[in-house]
Amino acid sequence: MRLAGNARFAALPSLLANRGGVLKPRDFDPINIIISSLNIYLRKKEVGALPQSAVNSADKPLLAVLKGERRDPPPIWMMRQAGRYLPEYRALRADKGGFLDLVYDTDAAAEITLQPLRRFPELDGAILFSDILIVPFAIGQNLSFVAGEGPRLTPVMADARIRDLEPHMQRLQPIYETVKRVKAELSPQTTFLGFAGSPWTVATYMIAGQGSREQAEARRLAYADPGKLDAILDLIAMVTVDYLSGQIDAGVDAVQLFDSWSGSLAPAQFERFVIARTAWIADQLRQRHPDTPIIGFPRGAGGKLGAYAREAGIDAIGIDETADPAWVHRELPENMPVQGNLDPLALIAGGAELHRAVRRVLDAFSERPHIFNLGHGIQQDTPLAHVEELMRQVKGGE
Ligand code: 1CP
Repeated sequence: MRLAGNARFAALPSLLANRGGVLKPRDFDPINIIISSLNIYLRKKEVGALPQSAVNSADKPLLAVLKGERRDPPPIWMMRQAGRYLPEYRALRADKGGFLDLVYDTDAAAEITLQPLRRFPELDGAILFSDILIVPFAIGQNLSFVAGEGPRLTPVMADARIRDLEPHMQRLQPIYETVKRVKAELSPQTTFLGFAGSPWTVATYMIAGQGSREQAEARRLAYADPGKLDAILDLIAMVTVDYLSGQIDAGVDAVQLFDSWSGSLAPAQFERFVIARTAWIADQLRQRHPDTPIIGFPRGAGGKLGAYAREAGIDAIGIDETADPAWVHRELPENMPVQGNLDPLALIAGGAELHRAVRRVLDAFSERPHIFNLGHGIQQDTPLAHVEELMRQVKGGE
């Protein structure tokens, strides 16, 4: 059973209400249908017979798989594909200074989003260049990135009184500008992905004020004062719905919720702090954007993956490299699109090991909608030649 499908039906009355309770006849206008077939016909005449995928300029293989189609070869993108393993990223970063300066420079952020697609034309997806910590920044925490150390957020939320925060929602606006700029330059076959962190993962940074070992501060709060953690998560969830909705309005085709630290919670806490919040976000988003797929990425969920897939209201699920692909295929709801799950270290290793690891992933997911991806972000020391090898194998069927 797909919860996502039921949630879609649940959203229908509000959809109709938005349209004044009636479906407008324009939705079924035969003239629109004729115009689009005519366009396809003319394009065929202009350029001769095109491969099927190119005939329909609106065909986005990655988006089609997120909506439940199977494609062979599968579409591919890589988590953290815009970043430090690319020399062109490092050059721009050195030129512009700090990481946040890059995110808030719309031209630079759009350029970085597009960099991996220029280098690897096989990529089917572009992911917006931003960061999950923009949400706490908009909620009112100060955010900085310390060279060589990582993010710093103040005041630390475990001590702060939530009502003392001063939200700065305008801090999200430049990100929507980046989305519009990228959208204008993307090929129609490329799926544009927006993203945010899931409330739990974002809270681990807000509470510790930085990346933390085993997310100890947030997990302690989960026992010491679960009501306070609930309030922090609710706040993040509300802003996240607005933020993702803004990205969708600006032009992304689908969104991913990164729950990089979901694996650190005990099962009952996972239900409350991960699944329930994700389901709430998915439901709210679907009411506003019923056709935009949501990918959930509960990294480290392990044995809780099945519950997440069935209960979190997401359309597709990202799998990390620790899950056995064959087990995942058996465990997850039939036909739910799966994204993953090559070990980023296999990509660093390259050669025959990489080839075997890629084959295992392709074979395990050949019977269901599958998006090829890594199990986590591409690492900084990944050789570009190995990424090229990966693209050749996935797209060339070697
Ligand atoms: O150049 C630099 O020094 C900055 C490195 C960097 C980059 C390239 C950071 C700092 N963030 C990003 C971009 C980013 N972050 C993207 C953009 C798209 C892309 O690169 O393809 C995305 C999707 C993220 C998501 C993100 N940020 C996550 C979730 C995914 C994951 O990798 O688990 C997390 C946990 C963060 C926090 C973060 N941002 C940056 C760092 C160094 C960290 C980790 C901090 C820590 O835990 O110690």
